[in-house]
Amino acid sequence: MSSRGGSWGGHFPAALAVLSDVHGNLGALDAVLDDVSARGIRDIVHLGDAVYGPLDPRGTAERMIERGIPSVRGNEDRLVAFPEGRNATVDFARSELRAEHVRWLAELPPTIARGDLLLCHGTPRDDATYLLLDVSPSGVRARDPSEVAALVEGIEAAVVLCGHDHTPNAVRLPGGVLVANPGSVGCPAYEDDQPAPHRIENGTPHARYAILSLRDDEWACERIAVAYDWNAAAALARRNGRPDWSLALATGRTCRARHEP
Ligand SMILES: [Mn+2]
Repeated sequence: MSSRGGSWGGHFPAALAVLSDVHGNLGALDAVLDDVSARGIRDIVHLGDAVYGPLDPRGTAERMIERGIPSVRGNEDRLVAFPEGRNATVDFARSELRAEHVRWLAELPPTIARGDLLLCHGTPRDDATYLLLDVSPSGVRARDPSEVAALVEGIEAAVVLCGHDHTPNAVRLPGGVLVANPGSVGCPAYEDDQPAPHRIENGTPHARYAILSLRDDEWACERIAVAYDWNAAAALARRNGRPDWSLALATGRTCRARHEP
């Protein structure tokens, strides 16, 4: 990217494809990369959690490395990269990845500041906290712009790009800063129990990303949803022993029956 976009200091590309949370879904990643290419967009960034998941972590890492996509490290890829992380998904990813892929993950930065942009996974200071959504025992809600502003206070950027909650969204802060989340390329729905039990559901199985552009001094973020062979991804998740991922990949929803009163 440095050969084309430079530091983006005054030379921001005509459009930037913003990807996040591929989560080892190579089919979704390749469909997004094809869509980006068909639009003539050459500059791509990734906001973290490239490989964590029961699909194809190795193929995904190889594609990201081969394409030289600038990337921050997500909280779940941090678990894969460092020995203290342990769970079934981490163990699967480690068993699939070669040492060079784990090293690549370990060396990814938690944030990237480039030109007017700040790239992070969760918030600029915490890769495990949602920037645009608040989770409490009473549910998930969009944060007010003032809450988002407090989480990016002191950050020198016109645009803050974040991932992690897999929910396409954008907020313009009172001072004019744009905060945008492109959604997830490879995982359209999940349940988590931190910081309180909650469920994220895009409602359809599409791969999501965003296109950031600067026109007449205005930053704009366009949301894109790409169809791909999600049934193949769902079948792979099932073969790898993850019916929860399989359902989410095929439908963009989680299993409601377990949690509905
Ligand atoms: Mn994450």
